[in-house]
Amino acid sequence: VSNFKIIESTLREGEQFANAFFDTETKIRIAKALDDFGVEYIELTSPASSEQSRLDCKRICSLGLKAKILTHVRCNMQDAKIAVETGVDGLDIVIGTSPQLMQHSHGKSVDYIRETALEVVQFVKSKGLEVRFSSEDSFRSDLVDLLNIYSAVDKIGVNRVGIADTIGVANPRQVYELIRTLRGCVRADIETHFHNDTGCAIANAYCALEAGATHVDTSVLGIGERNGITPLGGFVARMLVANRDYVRGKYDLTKLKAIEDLVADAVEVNIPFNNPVTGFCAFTHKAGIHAKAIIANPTTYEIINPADFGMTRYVHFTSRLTGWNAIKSRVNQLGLEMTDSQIKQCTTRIKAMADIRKLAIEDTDAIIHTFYENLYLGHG
Ligand code: HCA
Ligand code: CU
Repeated sequence: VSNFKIIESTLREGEQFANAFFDTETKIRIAKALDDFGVEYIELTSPASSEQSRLDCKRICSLGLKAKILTHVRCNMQDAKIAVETGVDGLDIVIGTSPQLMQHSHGKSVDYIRETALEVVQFVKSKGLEVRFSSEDSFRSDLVDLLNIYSAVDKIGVNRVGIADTIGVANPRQVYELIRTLRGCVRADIETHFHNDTGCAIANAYCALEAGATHVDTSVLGIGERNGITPLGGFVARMLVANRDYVRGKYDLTKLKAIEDLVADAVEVNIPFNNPVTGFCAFTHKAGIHAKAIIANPTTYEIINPADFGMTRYVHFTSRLTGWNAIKSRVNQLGLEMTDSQIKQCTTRIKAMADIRKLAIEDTDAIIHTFYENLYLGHG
């Protein structure tokens, strides 16, 4: 899978995260960091949401970033008119199409949606801007309704059509089938947006690309409504494994950690311990068997080279599961000289102590040092 683009929505979907409040300076810092990382698009909250949102949108458009700036608006002419005046490169238009949303959210019919979509798309195009039309809650929408609306906007030259799993209900196989079907019906690019309620957001994005989608929405750490959407970091990790040269060629992966720290700080959360790439233990190897192989050759137990992200691996050596290769590596780091048989004896002591209680690095280092000193006192 290659040739995809990221639509980074931390400053739109991410603003819908429970803890998010981005002041203007924070938005600018995040936008610049995403631009340095190399995302192709940055999506901003609708300027129709509030006066400050409108001002911030104009401000970010004036920064002269390499990334294209989009704003995300409801499918109506009032919102579209406000949005085209902000200086954005394009509009992402959205409206609910599932029976649930048509009934309980906006109360409009499929015919009404199609006609309004045509009017708004036409209008945005007449201003020379990019335009995407997306349904909301696509996976609970009627397929005939969807294809009906998408083919209509496709005929008048919409740039992208969007599929959104608003409620996180879809599984990868369903995603593959819907995108495959859509790919056969429109010539426009296909943008996709996946919520993560059942943990499928990265897999769904990947499957969508396999089926012919061209654009994927992400947010930093996945922040968004409820538990969020496809996270930028996990998604690029997935794509790196699929096509390393392509992904390294277009994104500066070494900037990922700093962007995540920036956003985590702004929304007052910690980086999850099990986060792909940047979780504190993402490159920690613990069991003796793993440590031995990793020390001999890192590809044995690592599909991602931490150096690609400017990260480092860590060989855990302070547990009952450790082995003498890990201890040997620590002994070398400490600048001590021991024979292999001495290291094996020392490892036995460490494991015996680790069976009794949890050891910190300092505890294990102390056992190593004591063992070493005793060798020279003659009672090792
Ligand atoms: C929402 C809207 C949206 C829009 C997605 C898109 C969704 O419900 O807040 O425009 O691609 O998840 O449907 O985020
Ligand atoms: Cu969403």
